[in-house]
Amino acid sequence: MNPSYTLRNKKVWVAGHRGLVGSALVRRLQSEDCEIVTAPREAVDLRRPDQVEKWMRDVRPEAVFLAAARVGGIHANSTRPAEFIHDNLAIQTSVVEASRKAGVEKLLLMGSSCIYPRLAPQPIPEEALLTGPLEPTNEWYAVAKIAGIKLGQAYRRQYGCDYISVMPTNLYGIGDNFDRMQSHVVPALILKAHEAKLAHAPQIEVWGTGKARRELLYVDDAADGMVFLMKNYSDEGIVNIGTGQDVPIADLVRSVCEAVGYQGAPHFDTSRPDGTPRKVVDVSRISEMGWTARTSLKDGLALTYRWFLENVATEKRRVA
Ligand code: GFB
Repeated sequence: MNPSYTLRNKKVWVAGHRGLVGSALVRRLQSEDCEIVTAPREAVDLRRPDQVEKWMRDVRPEAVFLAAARVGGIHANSTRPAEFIHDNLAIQTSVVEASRKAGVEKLLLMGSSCIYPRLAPQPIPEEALLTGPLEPTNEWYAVAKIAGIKLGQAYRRQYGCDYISVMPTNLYGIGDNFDRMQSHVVPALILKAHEAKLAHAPQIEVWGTGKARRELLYVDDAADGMVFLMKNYSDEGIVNIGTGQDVPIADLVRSVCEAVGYQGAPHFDTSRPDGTPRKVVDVSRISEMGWTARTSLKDGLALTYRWFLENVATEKRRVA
């Protein structure tokens, strides 16, 4: 299939437009000459094939970014395994099959770097997929996302559908979910540091040993990489998106505290899991195609904290 695809004058559906990635895709697609369409959550439950098929029949999108997913951090993944496996399988199967039936020209599926084996070589090349056991804290989510990759590949092989899969590393940024228990590490730490600053608390609680390493990609860079792949890539192989650099959680805590202006110390709660010891993806495939991430961790954290102050913190104040 021709790797080059234009979004110009196309009707482009961002599935999951209210989430972290979906809202970043909507922002990014505004600079493409395309019509962005979104499905109202009240009318379309993406887990329901009948509702998705009806909506697609009515709206007829030509390109689809599947950014809708049941997501959460290490605690959410390990305590709500049924929702994570069921909802992600259901969303993927209904959107993929409905896209085939509606004659969608191109579809991008989104996975995650947690699809790779727990002890994969670092940085993790795309070829590491299905070469070893998964990280137990998120294997339900990972299995669903691996099924999504395989679904896309099978539809490409059997039906000739132009479906591609991208594997972003850990994402953060504006529009994130800020919750002490359910969130990923960056929004959880921003919330904790902010509240500790207001309360003049001497310490914030950090889960795990602080030694686990994570690669963090600002969400607008992720959206930009996805649009780049939609326009320039068409193949069965998955493609990693990341910065290619990781940091120990202890260093991330320092950077978050700096961004927030909190001067207390971390208290490492080692009764909580570290999860995968290290997770940094090999970005050579997408780099060779001509794409690299642009936002430094420092800038990304500053942008995210500003958004948090203007949106989440003020909302909480209003509610209180
Ligand atoms: O972001 P996170 O929850 O996801 O945690 P994973 C990353 C690391 O930060 C872990 C540590 O080592 C956590 O122990 N951490 C420290 C914290 N303090 C906190 C905190 O207050 N909250 C959180 N959440 N973590 C997820 C997967 O794994 O990554 C998903 O569970 C998905 O399936 C996502 O793939 C990208 O990187 O461990």
